[in-house]
Amino acid sequence: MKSTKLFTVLSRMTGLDVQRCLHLSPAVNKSAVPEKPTQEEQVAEQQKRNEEAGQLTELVRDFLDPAEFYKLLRGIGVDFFCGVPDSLLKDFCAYVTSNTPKENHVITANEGSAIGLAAGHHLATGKTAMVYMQNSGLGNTVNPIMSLAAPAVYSIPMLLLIGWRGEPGKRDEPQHRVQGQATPGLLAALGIPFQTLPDYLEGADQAVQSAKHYMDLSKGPFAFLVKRQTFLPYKLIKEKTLDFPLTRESALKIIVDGLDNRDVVVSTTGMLSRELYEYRVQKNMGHEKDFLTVGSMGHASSIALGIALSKPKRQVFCLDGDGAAIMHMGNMATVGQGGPANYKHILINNGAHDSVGGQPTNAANHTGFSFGAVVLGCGYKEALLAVNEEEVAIALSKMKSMTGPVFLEIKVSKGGRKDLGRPTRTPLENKHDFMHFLAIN
Ligand SMILES: Cc1ncc(C[n+]2csc(CCOP(=O)(O)OP(=O)(O)O)c2C)c(N)n1
Repeated sequence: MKSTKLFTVLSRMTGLDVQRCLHLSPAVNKSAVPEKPTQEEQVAEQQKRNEEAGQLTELVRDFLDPAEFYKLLRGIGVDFFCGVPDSLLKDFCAYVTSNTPKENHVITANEGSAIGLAAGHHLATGKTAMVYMQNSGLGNTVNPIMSLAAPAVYSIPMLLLIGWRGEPGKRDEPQHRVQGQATPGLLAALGIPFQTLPDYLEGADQAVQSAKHYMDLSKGPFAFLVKRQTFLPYKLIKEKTLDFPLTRESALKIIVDGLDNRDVVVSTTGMLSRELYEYRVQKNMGHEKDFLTVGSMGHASSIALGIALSKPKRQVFCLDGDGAAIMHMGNMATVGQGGPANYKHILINNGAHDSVGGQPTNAANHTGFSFGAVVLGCGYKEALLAVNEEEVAIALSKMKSMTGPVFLEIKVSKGGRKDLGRPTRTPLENKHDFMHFLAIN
């Protein structure tokens, strides 16, 4: 990519994009000038440095255009995409969503299913699919990679695009730092060759060619690790979705306000747990009643089951998300068949992976998909549905007196606050407070 292109790109950036650019150069942030430069000044300074770099293109800060990367992939014959969205990949995923025929792009329940799908695509066409995911999802792929795709088993080539959260040396949350540190070793243990995806076009081209070469020869998976801010912004073209009166956060507040003192909450991965944390702060409450499932997407319902079985005198509320529930929907069978009377499952359905870019889940199909039918089929005693404030309050008080396992789905509109904070207590502190609360009351 020519550096001039970057300048045009930078000058096109506004708002959020400028925010991203703030991280371009730590040196700019640590400037000795007494007054903090404005965002525009910082971007201008970075732009100047890029200009000064002249022929020394290695000093230029580049971004990869999702469209150009997509073209490179098409160039090696990759035209089928599947996976679970990730915030680091959201611009590329948005590009794929907008530019790929629906039958060639599948957002899967979990990352393991995406490996299966890519394998099926290869069996049917002889072609290589791309599987995208956050590195948190690598664990979900281990079994199908080792026992299906590996060169020594069915030997199925596929190109993995993995968002590298918690990359060593970068600020991130504890669960991501653990995963980020382990990611290269995990790939090595799986026998998957990998490289970081270059953020400039010629580098990406070379990387894609090497990946193709490897996959042609060994017929196994190859992975790209994608660092933060590799891709240029690309906005997801909004599909028409149904509007509901509540958002995830407003629904959450009604639930929290309606809980009793001894009730405990297990909240799902992503923004819901962050909103719960902030609401407790706002209400001057402690955090001891909440277990925040910061990672382990899809496992909140199992964690809640483990607690409910051992604490029969407590009402245990699992606050789930649609993406998370679908990721490990088998849990619903376990809860339906073995869930105790005190198990109360509330699912806030915004039809999207809202925390990582808003890509749709299967539950966005409000006429052709029903969580209520699933849980009843699995053996839950009751399935309730609410869409507005009054219905949520009534359903909550109803479910408190019902014999569980019972289920409440709240349909809400997509979207959350841009200024949402992150828990300031560590996972270990959260665990300690929560266990103490469970033990003494
Ligand atoms: C195994 C795994 N895969 C992917 C992610 C990235 N991730 C974090 S939150 C999230 C979306 C969750 O969607 P949903 O449960 O519908 O909740 P919402 O964000 O819409 O509130 C994803 C994909 C993850 N943390 N773990």
